[in-house]
Amino acid sequence: ESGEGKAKAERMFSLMDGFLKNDPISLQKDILDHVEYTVARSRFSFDDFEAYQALSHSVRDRLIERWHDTHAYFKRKDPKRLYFLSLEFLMGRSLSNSAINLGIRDQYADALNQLGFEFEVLAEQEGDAAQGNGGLARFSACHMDSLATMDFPAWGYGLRYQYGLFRQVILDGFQHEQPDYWLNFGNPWETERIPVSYAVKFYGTVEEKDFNGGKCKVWVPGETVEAVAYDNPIPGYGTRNTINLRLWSAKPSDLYDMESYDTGDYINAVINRQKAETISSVLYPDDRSYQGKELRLKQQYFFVSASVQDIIRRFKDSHNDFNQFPEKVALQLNDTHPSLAIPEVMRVLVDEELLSWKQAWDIVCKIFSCTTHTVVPEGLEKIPVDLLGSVLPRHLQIIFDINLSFVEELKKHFGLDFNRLSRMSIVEEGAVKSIRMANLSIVCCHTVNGVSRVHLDILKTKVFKDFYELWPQKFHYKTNGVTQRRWLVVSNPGLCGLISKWLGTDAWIRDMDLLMGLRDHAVDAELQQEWKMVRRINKIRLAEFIEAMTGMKVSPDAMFDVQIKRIHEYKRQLLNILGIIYRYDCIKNMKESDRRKVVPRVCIIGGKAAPGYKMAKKIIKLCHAVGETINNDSDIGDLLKLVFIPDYNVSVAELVIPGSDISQHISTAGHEASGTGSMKFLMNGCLLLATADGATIEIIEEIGEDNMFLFGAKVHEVPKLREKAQNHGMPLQFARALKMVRDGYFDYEDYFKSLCDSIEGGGDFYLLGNDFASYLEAQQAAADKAFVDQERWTKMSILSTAGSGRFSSDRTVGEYAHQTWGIEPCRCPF
Ligand code: TH1
Repeated sequence: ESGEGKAKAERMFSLMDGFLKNDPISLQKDILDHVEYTVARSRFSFDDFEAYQALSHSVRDRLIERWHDTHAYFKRKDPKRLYFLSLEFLMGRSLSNSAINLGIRDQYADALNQLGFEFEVLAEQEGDAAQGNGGLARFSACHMDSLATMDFPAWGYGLRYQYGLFRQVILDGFQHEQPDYWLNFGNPWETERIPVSYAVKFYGTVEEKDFNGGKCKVWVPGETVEAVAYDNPIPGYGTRNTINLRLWSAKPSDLYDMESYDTGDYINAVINRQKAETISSVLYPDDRSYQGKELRLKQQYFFVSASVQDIIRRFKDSHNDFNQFPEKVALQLNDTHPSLAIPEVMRVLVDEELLSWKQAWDIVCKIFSCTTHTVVPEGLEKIPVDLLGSVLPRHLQIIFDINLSFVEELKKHFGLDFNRLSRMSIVEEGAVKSIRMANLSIVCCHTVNGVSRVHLDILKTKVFKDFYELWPQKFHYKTNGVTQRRWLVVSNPGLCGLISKWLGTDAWIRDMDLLMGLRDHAVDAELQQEWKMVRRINKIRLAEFIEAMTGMKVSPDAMFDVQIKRIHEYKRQLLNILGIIYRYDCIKNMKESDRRKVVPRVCIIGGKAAPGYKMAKKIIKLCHAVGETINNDSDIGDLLKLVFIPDYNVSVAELVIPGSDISQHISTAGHEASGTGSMKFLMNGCLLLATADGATIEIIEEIGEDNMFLFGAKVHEVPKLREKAQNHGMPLQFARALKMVRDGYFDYEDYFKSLCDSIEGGGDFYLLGNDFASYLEAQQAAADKAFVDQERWTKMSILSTAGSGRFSSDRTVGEYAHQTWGIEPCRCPF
């Protein structure tokens, strides 16, 4: 270093008072400073929200400190890095999670107490970051937490939507969508990095130029948009490591408006400039249905292009030979949404870095891997060739070139089997010629991971059968997991304390397998007593929340039976509702003496329907209509209640899950790729009522069939049953419940007609009729009976938590790191 630089560094260091301190006095001073200087309120007068803002800025300061250290350390050690690309991250709130992972939540709580505030109350002020739809987006969020905690040198990349997932408002039982302008109240967790920005190009033409005696392709774009980085620190638990989630926001580019100024129409030039920002304005609210929309394509390319430029710039900062790229970089594609990264890397390496096609291709084949979350072929993304050719003309050429070599390879391998060739080709011929993004990913990724064991089986034998026959070594599975930091430590402090007390350690927070130790105490009367107490407190909290949200009073003595997830026909909320109707009808027709034996039950349903998904919206309305009837029937009283929790999101889940007795995961077998909600309930000692689908199959292996309520057709039986459903009538109980809907018992019979039609006779694709009898049996015989025997119930509950260790995302991420990414931990010294 130069003398001047050294002197400067010394001066800076002497001004710095070491790291920020975490004793109560320093924390208080820090919070008050933020009240005064960041929030700009007087330190003698500020409300809960302002206190939350100041508090989160104080936490953020500590995050930034560690974030800097981690990056300096990674830079020095230069390990292979993982880049996790996802169009969706469902982060939820950050305050409690960050303070807990930093290990200073209790210190903050003390400091706040002395200032007259309560940590929990302030934490409630935070809005949810809902930059994603459901399971896939929560998968990204859990993986970030595990990557940080396990010290992996990793970064996440995504899009910074101005509007997250819509807010669900229920009016007269119907879902309405309202925009989620989550940035209205500021976002203390992000840092805007104006200097970190890249030009992202769209449209235009590809020209051929002479170069070095040969030809090269030059893309002359028609539009340029600027991508600006927003960094979100992700702290690990029990480590100094704090990694980064970099989200890109679209801004008008300087390059872009040069032309407009020439026209002299200044006002329109400025307005046009503004349009660039629409790229990152709104999250698409559908999961599992692609629509070939131009904006969606632009979103995908926008975040991919900025990320790839950033990754290559970082690599070039300290390396000058692209042959080393695969030793330093792994790129993970979360489903096919970011798969344009593949042609983008090819384009940059060939057109800009001037590598040969072969060199670039070798690199691409080594760095990319992907996870697929989909089960049905109809769910796979296809981009119309015309659209792609107009928005990204050079990428279309590259994809065609990749496909050309691929088809040659296929011919060598399988001969001229044209059916197979057309099935496997990246380009789909047909009425609308399109690019199959899944095929592109499989061809270019060294590894394709499914999200549960049965999911991989389905990929191998159905969805990607042809590819499996060609490249069996590419296909693997890593059963999903969820992070116990958020889903136990943040959301269920009571149970956490109990677990640590009985295990004699809190080491399970970084090593979930330790939970198995609880098995030894499952029938211990003292633990059972304490376990019940903690769970009861959580139920009371949930009952209060229900009253606040819906005005309904429910008793914590009743069994809380919960189904919360996106509304989908295959997830079968309708099966649940028909079961409730049946139960209602039974109770109504009971003698008084039998009624006394009924276990009172509160059925809780929550979830959003994609705005364009008609059937899902009807299911929501049906739930309300049935609830209206049951909840106001004085014959029924407290024996049965049906509650719909509006605007289900991560924070609602954190509150509902710990207070549930049973939870339902009842998809038609073979349709839920994994399912992760079940794992959160399992950790929290809530019993599962489930079909043998997705990851549930593996949960059964961990906790045993006796400790849950299993029902319904198995994956391999489904195809045959579907044929049978064409010819057979419905079971009696099912027909009876359905008839009540049809006959207008709950009103709106015209509106519900198509819903009823969809599950009757041969139309019953998701086999509700077939599974109904065994569903009821599981509900009555198993769940009701077991609940009466609280000792047995509590034992099952403890064994559920004890068996949940395998479903930590730490296990999942460890498997990915080892088997797919080839990365090693890089732990920043304290
Ligand atoms: C979900 C799967 O349905 C679920 O089974 C799985 O547990 C979860 O991903 C995590 O692996 C999916 N979410 C999406 C979202 C979109 C497209 C496809 C899927 S699959 C937008």
